[in-house]
Amino acid sequence: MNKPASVSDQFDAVVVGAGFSGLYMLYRLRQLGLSVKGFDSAGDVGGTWYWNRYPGARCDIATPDYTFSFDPELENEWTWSEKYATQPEILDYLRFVADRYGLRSDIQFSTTVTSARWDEQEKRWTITTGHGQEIRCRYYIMATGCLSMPKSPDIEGAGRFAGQVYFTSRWPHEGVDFTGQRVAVIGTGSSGIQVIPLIARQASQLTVFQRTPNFSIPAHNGPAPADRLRQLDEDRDGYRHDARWSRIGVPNEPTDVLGVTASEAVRRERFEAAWEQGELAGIVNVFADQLFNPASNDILAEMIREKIRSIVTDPETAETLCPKDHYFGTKRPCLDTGYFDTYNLPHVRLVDLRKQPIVSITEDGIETADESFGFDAIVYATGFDAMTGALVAADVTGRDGLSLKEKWAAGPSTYLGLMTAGFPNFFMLTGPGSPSVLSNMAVSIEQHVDWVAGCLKDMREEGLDTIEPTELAESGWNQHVQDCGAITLMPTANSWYMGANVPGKPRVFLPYIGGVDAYRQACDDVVGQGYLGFRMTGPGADRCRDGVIRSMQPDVAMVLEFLAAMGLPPMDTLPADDARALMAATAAARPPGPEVGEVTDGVIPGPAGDLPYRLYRPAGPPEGPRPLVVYFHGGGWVLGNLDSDDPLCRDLCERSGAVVVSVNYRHAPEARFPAAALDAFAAVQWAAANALELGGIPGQLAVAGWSAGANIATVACQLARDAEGPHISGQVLICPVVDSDMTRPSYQENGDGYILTTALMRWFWDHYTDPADRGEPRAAPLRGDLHGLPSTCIVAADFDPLRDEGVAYAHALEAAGVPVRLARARGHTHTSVTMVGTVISGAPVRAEIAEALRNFFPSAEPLEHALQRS
Ligand code: NA7
Repeated sequence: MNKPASVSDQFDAVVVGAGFSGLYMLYRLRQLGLSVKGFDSAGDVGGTWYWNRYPGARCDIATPDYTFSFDPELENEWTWSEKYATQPEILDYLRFVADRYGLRSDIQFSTTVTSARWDEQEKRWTITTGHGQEIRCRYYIMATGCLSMPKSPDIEGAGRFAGQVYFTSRWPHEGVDFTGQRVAVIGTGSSGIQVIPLIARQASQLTVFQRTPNFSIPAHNGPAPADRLRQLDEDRDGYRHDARWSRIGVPNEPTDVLGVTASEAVRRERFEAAWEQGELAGIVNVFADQLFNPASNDILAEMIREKIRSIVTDPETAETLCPKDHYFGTKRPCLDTGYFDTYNLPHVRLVDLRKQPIVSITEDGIETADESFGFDAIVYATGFDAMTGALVAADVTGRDGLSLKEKWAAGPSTYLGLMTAGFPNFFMLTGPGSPSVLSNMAVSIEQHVDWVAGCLKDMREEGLDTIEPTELAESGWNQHVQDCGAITLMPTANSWYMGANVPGKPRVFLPYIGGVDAYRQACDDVVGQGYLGFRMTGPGADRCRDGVIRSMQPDVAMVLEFLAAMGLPPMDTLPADDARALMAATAAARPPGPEVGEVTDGVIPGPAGDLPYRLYRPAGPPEGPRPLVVYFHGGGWVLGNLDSDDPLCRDLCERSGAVVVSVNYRHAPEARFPAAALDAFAAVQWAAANALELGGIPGQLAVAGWSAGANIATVACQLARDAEGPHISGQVLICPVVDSDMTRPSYQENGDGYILTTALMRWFWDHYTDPADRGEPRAAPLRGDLHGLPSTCIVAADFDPLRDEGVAYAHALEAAGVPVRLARARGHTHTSVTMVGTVISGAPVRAEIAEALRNFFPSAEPLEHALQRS
């Protein structure tokens, strides 16, 4: 077939790959009237479903969902025979699609694209094929799939075996008959788990070499789910809409049941229902916190392990099949048909490579540390160089001779998983940084293709002919992808999601886990904001609206959404007592914060009466005195008490190893300025004088506070300096109020929508001080003398109206010779860093605070020295 020696051709677009994504891309580009050329190294359409022909290969998303939805007529013309279709049926479907839209005529099969090079002068790509063809095109689109580049065998002696060798990812078209053979299977991922039961039916002996046991639930295959088909029948558009705006591309109501707090009965009921349903969408949604909270994940994982133990009769084999080295969902969970039962067959044996690793493949079979095995055939189900393998293999060279491989040497970098800077007009479908492998591919592919097609249409209409992301937009998106991964348990596993299955591959979380819905919204927002983060050029045109599409931490955004949905009245519209009651009610619903060794309540004699305090002592050794931190809660001098900041105090205590004394001071409007500040100073004096009784080391005292609490903490430091005592080793100021000037840019940017608003801040100031007092250093410590203040750690949050005054205070302190550490709470609001147990992304900031606290104190100073010094 098509094998010209060397032709020069011009197309608007080249599409590499003729699987789900390549076929739909061709269809859409044609609709736009563009000239298109497709290539695929396979002999026909199908992509993944062309190559992975091993027995038992099936999709693991139910067929009513794993299907194109762009054309209702196509949907009407095709009926799936099963809930999870076999590879031959899916391949038939893709052939049917190719025929129905006449797509094959534009595709050159059995042709590998070997290189692609951008010509900056011509603004075109030159594509070279393995047949020596050169094609010129304006748009180069890789539709090469996420799991298409098989991992090369990384086992000693892999080439030596004299028997038959098979790869699940490159299965012979004519099939394989294992009847009467001694067969080895290496690998127990999705492919291994699907193929093993079928090989066991034929082989005389089957030995499975398992490195990592995987979580798998029964697929319960059968006819396509009737409820799903009925919903589609009744309202196809509504159903597809729900899929497109769901978390994984399958309509599913996300649960709010937390594994850690649910009753045993509820846990069991939800798990059994998911086990019976046999769908990924169900098992990943048993508990809302299963991918975030290790304790919740353990509960689910243990229920799956119980099932494995109940199926597999030999207890040792059952235990070997129980995954224990990774959290459920952090490696791709599998669906199986009789996988665990297979190990009850007398001719099937499981070899645990953790106990007896493979030393070498030999001519006759496999040698492990303990045994030599003889085989007639070895089947490799060892996986893929996922998500990036196929993209970098094609030798793509962008502007200035930079290759994709070089650019991605430390891990892939994309904007939206669609494009990468330095490679104009180069699109990736379901590239790294998109939901892809964490979603129903059919839905994600359609969304990507539609976005690319929409983009090319918009460009044409505006007379533009190149598009490329900016470095800023791309690095912002990469950060967001990593932030989303970091709040989950995903980075803890040695998975192909992390690139950990391929020796030498950088360890980076590859897909976007924020959800299909959130991703779609981000892509739509980019377009809605005039292709934010893209530079587009054309004859006489050069436009770029630079920026970052998502810079808030994902869990902070979730909290804001949750609060917005509750529709609470703004605090600044309430009388102080009602605002206090509202704050107490929301505080009661929070996680309690970590356990500490001891919590005791007491009172401090204050200048105008007793001040309640709560003392937190860390658990565990060393016995005896520890550094002391006097802490002041937030709440704008009006709200808050010992309970309001209790989880944060526990967290500070546990992380820093210091005794934390949280002090409740007088509040406004009942006691106005400077009552709170004077109370704070009195509390610090008292704590210093009573350090030993409090379990503290005399002379090792720091102050800390959040928001208005940070205001009075630093005022106390200024007063202590002026009074020449007590000695304070350091101050931690979390999102402090240090000035009454509300005109700084952070007020303009963040004054509305991030809990602490400009209106609320004004309400606080009005309750606390008369306008005439607001320039006083005891109200606005930024305006005071900053010389001689103790070492300081300031936390400034991106989405805080107070951000800029915190930063200004840090600079002013530095200028006054004070050692300062400025911790930027990236993507956080005024309140989110303090939300212990709710906002996971705040933990690194609190770890930094704890480290700053520890650094305030001379390490391991013997008590006698401290006593002498004080
Ligand atoms: P996977 O999920 O990457 O599974 C590969 C398996 O092979 C897995 O159990 C690996 O163990 C094992 N493996 C890989 N290399 C070795 C060596 N050198 N020695 C022993 N065992 C090895 O690939 P699949 O094809 O099963 O599934 C890929 C995806 O396709 C699937 O998730 C679906 O989305 C569709 P490891 O876990 O690395 O210890």
